Amino acid sequence: MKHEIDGGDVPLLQLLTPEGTRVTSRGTKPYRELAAGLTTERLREIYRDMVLTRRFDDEATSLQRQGELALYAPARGQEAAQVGSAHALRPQDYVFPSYREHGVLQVRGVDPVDRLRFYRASDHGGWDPNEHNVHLYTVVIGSQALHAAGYAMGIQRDGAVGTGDDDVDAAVVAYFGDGATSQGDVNEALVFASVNESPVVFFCQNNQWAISVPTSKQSKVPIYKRGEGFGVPSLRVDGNDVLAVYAATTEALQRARSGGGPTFIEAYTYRMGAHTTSDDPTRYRTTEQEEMWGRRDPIARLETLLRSEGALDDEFLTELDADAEALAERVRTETRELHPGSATTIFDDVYGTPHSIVAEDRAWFEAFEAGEPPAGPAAGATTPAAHPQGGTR
Ligand SMILES: Cc1ncc(C[n+]2csc(CCOP(=O)(O)OP(=O)(O)O)c2C)c(N)n1
Repeated sequence: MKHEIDGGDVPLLQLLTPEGTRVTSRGTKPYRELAAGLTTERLREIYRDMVLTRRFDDEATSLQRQGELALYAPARGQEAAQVGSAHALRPQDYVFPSYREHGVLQVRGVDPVDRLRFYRASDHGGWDPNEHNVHLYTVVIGSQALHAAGYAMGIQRDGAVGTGDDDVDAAVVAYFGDGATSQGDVNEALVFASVNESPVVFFCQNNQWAISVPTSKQSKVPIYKRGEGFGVPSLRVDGNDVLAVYAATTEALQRARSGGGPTFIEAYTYRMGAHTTSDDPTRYRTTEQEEMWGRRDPIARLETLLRSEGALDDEFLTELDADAEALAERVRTETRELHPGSATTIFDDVYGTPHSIVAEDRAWFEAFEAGEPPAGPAAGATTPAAHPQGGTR
């Protein structure tokens, strides 16, 4: 089977070649100027986040193999797309991830052990979304795009868009995959965001595969063209080029925060690992394809650039190595100590303020767990008569 693996003639924003040299072509000037805002220090930070993301990924994959996690979805190969886009965010921006954005969480400061609570099934979420402005991992494909569009409409109405104040103006990023673009939720989110000119960036990581389904079976046109169909400015960037990803996302976020509406970014990348630890990619893709994308490794690409610009010294690398080791050790030890949470946590955080129906359900469930089931299901709480308006769940 032959699958599209090189993108053909589709225009692709690239600022850093697979050989690790900066692109200087005239057409890329506005984006090069945005990427020029990244100081050497910042580029080192980005490199650090990418390396730590991969180390986390390897450790989590091993933990799953040892039976310590129920499942894990590796981000290997997608570090530039995730870390580059997250570095374009401001603290007040809000992120809605899928289940694979470990690099985004790394940049937003979500604790590595907390990232695994969900995958160990010790918690329904794992962190407080409002602490990092990062919503919880979402497995229902594409539903987070609707959450993001709704949240973006909310901040528009709260007056947090287009004020001209850098500390106030905010935007939202929805992360999802190529397969998700075939879901109704993503398409509906694009409709709402487009007609309301909402401050949301649709960030699609086209990693070529939706489990075993290639992108060629999702769309007859390049994925970013789907955004155009909704009247949303759209582009494809080289998702393994952290400079291009950063520049494109920075531009999109600026437009969104200033009231210019949504953008659709297709980050053209490759999932180097399995879809999840339950998947065997050798069943549906070739070694040649994997090797070809291995030569486009996003971390190696940035490393070559930084070395050629004299930005990676021994002291920095030794320190990074030690940090990666410490992260791995912590994840190994502390993840094992996470115990399954109580099933009643499903009643926590449903609403911001207490709600009578949730409280009644919780009481019923707790009685049930204690071996004292009340007469009927959530007695008195579920009948239409008890809640004639809006009592349906
Ligand atoms: C609504 C829904 N349908 C099906 C699934 C099963 N499922 C889990 S991952 C996946 C593929 C998603 O592919 P893509 O959107 O390309 O994202 P990727 O996993 O490659 O990052 C599917 C179909 C699901 N989780 N939710």
